[in-house]
Amino acid sequence: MTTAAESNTHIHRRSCHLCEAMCGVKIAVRDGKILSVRGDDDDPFSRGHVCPKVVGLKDVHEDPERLREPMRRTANGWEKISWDAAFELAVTRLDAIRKQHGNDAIALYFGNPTVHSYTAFLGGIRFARSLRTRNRYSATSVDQLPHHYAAQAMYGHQFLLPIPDLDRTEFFLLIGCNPVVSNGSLMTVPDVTRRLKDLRARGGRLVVVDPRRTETADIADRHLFVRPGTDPWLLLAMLHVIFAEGRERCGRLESFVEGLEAVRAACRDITPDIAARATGIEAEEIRRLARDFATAPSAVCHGRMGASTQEFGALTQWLIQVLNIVTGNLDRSGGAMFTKPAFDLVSLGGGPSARGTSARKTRVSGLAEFGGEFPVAALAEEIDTPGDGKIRALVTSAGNPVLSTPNGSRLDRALPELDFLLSIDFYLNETSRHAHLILPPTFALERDHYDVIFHALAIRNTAKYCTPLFERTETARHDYEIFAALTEGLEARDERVKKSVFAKLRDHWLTPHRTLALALRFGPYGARWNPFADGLTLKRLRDRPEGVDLGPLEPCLPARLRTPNRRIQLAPTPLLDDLQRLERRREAIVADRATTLLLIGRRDPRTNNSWLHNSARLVKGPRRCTLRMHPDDALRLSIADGSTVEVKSRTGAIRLPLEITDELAPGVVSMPHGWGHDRPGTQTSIASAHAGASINDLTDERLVDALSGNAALNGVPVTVQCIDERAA
Ligand SMILES: Nc1nc2c(c(=O)[nH]1)N[C@H]1C(S)=C(S)[C@@H](COP(=O)(O)OP(=O)(O)OC[C@H]3O[C@@H](n4cnc5c(=O)[nH]c(N)nc54)[C@H](O)[C@@H]3O)O[C@H]1N2
Ligand SMILES: Nc1nc2c(c(=O)[nH]1)N[C@H]1C(S)=C(S)[C@@H](COP(=O)(O)OP(=O)(O)OC[C@H]3O[C@@H](n4cnc5c(=O)[nH]c(N)nc54)[C@H](O)[C@@H]3O)O[C@H]1N2
Ligand code: SF4
Ligand SMILES: [Mo]
Repeated sequence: MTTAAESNTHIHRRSCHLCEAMCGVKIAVRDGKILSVRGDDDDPFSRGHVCPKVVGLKDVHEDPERLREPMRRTANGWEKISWDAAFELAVTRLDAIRKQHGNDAIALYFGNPTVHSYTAFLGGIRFARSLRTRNRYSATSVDQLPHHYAAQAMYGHQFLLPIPDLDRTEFFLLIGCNPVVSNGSLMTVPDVTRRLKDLRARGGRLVVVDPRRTETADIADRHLFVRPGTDPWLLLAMLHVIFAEGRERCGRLESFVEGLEAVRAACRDITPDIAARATGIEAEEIRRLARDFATAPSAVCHGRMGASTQEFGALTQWLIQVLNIVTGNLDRSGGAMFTKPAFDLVSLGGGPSARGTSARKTRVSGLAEFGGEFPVAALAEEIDTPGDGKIRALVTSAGNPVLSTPNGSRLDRALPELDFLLSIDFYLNETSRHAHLILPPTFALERDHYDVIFHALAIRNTAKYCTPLFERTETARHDYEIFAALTEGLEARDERVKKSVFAKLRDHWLTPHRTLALALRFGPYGARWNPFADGLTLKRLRDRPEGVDLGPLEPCLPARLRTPNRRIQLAPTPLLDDLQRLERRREAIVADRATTLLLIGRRDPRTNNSWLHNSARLVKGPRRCTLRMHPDDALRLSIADGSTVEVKSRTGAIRLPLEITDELAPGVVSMPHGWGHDRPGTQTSIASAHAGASINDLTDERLVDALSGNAALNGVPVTVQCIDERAA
């Protein structure tokens, strides 16, 4: 028997958009109030799995401190203003600055949640294009730029990222990723822990290479401690062994792979003994790993954050691809495979995102452009270095670069120099506190949702469309509505933009929603023109709110390659050339091992970068923002567990409690990112009460992967000193 209250309860199905795993959730709602958020057992992909962060959906939605109306900075503090007044102000200020200083005087920064909302993503593309500035930045260059760099060079498109076929592989080598906590990245895989255990249960092996014995290493067959930033030597030496023992076999890839001999030559001199000195992994372990990988019935190597946010990020990502290819594990079941997404950005193509590097360089440090963006490590200096071409205005959207980019405190100091800072964000946080104007968009539950990006990175082909749970209120605006208003306002004031009536109608008509409907209808599973055909349409997806399974990944090469000659470029020149930089650094890196403490990052199951810390349920409990250190180092430095330590780098100093643990390799210390909420002027009281310290006050904007421009957030040299009495 159901009670009256129960019958009033409505169950809404959607995907959690907080991380990359796309878990299906069931949200119970009564009278407009969320009662519970649970995993959806009927979601064919996530099968009921959710992680602790899922409560963030309710907590952010209901957070009284989440901004719901535009706010303008005045001499007397923040003032709420209407949307019309806010758009007028933004357009007037931006237009005046570009007329006075040129288009490039306005910079853009897109943060991570942009890719978790298709409407923000598609709306943002149009807005960015209309600004015609070369000063475009995003969280890509503190994250996965090396993946895109390698994909562009080898497969001809930066979004052609091979995904581990985790459910079928017999050998999984993970380098610099901790999916048990992160829930997977560039590998959308809900319920990853169970899938990793299933892998072992069917006789497969899991090997983790990480400077920290992570939660993933804890469930692996083998864990190898690696010295931060030295992964290329491990990979080169594995390739060395494979070639030296004649174990290479590209299989059916052979007819469309170019550059095998160049790769063979490149690793000829990197023996396991040489790699052992650099990486700290014993030569015999490297030999064994190479043989195990090459002889497994199927194998796949996947590298993530730790492998890309380092001095040789692009080299590492390239060598991971090479390892998969020369062992015949690309584009085959159980190896690394390409997805066939229902909304296929790769075949839609076009635009700067389809291009790789250009001749453009940043003004101050000369970092190269990639995919139409500059590395965000250069943002602060482009603002605070005087001269022609200086950035005068910045638009940040869905980002918190003061906490998320290297030497965030320099950016923190630079932002007040701007003539105009516009933040599109629903929190008054460490970055938006410097804004002149904040435009808060709706939160996810008031929007429809389709994972354009993460379906394309998933270990199975699936599709799922979610309707909004709540209608947006009259006084709220979606991200894409904000972008549209800004774009149209700026175009109207730009004499150079001469739009025909047709173009205006088209831009007005082609909303993100209609773009999605068209992309699905004319995508690889689409119904196309035929109304009686069975294929996919948005309407049909809407009728299946639990999502549809489109099957396992399938071989698709060489057809899917986008290189001009439709062949895989195994040895692209810039990557081969970068091996010389690696060789030049070798002796210094070996020498450092004995003397220098290196700082790396760490993720916590109850955080998501910097922005879930205003949820009391997620921040409560033991302090998470701690520095972890090996007992030998603590003994050498005479620091006791629980002491407050000061950690210093070239860029700054922070204080936080010490935890002593042998999960770290000696010589390596770790702390999480996204903390440091003690900066004044924010409006997130729970986060401020659990402030922690920001690792990015220590990371160094000068430490970048010179090839891709990605920030080297991991492997930062630091010193640590005890600052309270509890000496060991
Ligand atoms: N709970 C939680 N989940 C998240 C996030 C979060 O903040 N919290 N963030 C989301 C985002 S935006 C992303 S991009 C993904 C990231 O997903 P992952 O890449 O899986 O996440 P990390 O935990 O950063 O894993 C990086 C690992 O690299 C190791 N490492 C550091 N330096 C090196 C090195 O030089 N070599 C090697 N081999 N390893 C190294 C670190 O010890 C760490 O274990 O996680 C997503 N999921
Ligand atoms: N040292 C170190 N630094 C790191 C990392 C690391 O591992 N170590 N990880 C890096 C990685 S992988 C990433 S992805 C970056 C993340 O870097 P950022 O994207 O710059 O930072 P986030 O903390 O994710 O901030 C997201 C912001 O978006 C807002 N937001 C959330 N949803 C929406 C929305 O729908 N619309 C709008 N307009 N705003 C929204 C939130 O309020 C928050 O302010 O950090 C990077 N920084
Ligand atoms: S793993 Fe957690 S945060 Fe990520 S999608 Fe699933 S429930 Fe959401
Ligand atoms: Mo990320």
